[in-house]
Amino acid sequence: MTSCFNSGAGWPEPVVRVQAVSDTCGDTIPERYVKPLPERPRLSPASDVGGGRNIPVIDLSMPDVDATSRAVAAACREWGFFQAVNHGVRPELLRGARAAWRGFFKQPAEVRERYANSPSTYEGYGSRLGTAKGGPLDWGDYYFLHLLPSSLKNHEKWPSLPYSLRGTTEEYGEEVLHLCRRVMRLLSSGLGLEAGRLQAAFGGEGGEGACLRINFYPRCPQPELTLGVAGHSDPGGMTMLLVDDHVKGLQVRGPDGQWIIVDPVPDAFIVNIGDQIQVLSNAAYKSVEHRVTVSATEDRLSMAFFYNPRSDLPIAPMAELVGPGRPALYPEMTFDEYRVFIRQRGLAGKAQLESMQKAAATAADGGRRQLVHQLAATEHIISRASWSVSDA
Ligand SMILES: O=C(O)CCC(=O)C(=O)O
Repeated sequence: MTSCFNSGAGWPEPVVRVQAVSDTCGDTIPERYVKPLPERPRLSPASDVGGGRNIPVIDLSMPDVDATSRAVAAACREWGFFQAVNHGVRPELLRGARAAWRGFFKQPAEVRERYANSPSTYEGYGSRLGTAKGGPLDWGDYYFLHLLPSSLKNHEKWPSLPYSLRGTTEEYGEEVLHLCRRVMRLLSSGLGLEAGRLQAAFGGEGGEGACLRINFYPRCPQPELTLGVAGHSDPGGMTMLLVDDHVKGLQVRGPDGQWIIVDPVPDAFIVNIGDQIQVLSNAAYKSVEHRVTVSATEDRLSMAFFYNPRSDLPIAPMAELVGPGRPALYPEMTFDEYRVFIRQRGLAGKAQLESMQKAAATAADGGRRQLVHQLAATEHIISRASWSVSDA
């Protein structure tokens, strides 16, 4: 069993791999994975959850760029999510990347453990988010790595097995980066701004941040009691999610507050707005809560590409979107500062509020202090902070 544990590396208690739990727990999952009653998922057929609705599907190969931009903007205003089809990333690359990472999670435990992560950077193979001892756990393992800025990218921190993994991940990262830049232009035009405006607010092409988290959700004997990832919104800019081609799991909170099970289109990307674009767009685009359910019969793998602004740039509503009758809803804060706030918020219960008050008290200026108070008051911008640390 020792290969299932990583008790060093700064974690407050031994880290148990969910894969090992799944293999050994029989019919009953350990208490730590059981969610409180109101958080437990409904696992009825998709038609019973969210009335069979799905997030918008948008064809990115349409020749009419204005029409594409309007469709993207409408989806991101209403849902904060859409599925991008004909997006230009080769299907073979998508399948190759998924297969390579499945290959990693099927390696013997001692091979996987060579890459065990620590809470200082979260890079590598992990099984928990947040460092609160005894805190709730999600039913999933993951691998987290940096792609941009290139100073943070280090192939030595990526698995060397299977052999195709590093090359495929590199190529995948480059292509998804191009796609993100394209969607940024559509989002910017959709706000009535010059196409490069949003990208400039991120630090320009080459100035952005990007990282990848590969989630692996092992089979679970009691999927109705737990979640692969509890409800959260993404703290960064935008996420390009590649999901399993045959196992569903992603649920999105629809505009009416009901959970919708996403019915993935094969080889599509699920694109969602993160908190930073919500701030830059002065809440025109929504960073929406989502969560992941798990399956009793099948493992599931997903790849989340997080596209973020340069971490030391002040992020605030863009000036063009602020004016009489349209006040700035968020004061300025860098993504680095936001991550610090989120880490504090990762604590549980009352401690969260205390950490926010502390952040407010030590904030560098009145604007940031105001934001911290605002975040304390409104739940929608960060639904589950402990998750967010690994997106950063
Ligand atoms: O696995 C999924 O479908 C979604 C994962 C997710 O929400 C995330 O990685 O932030």
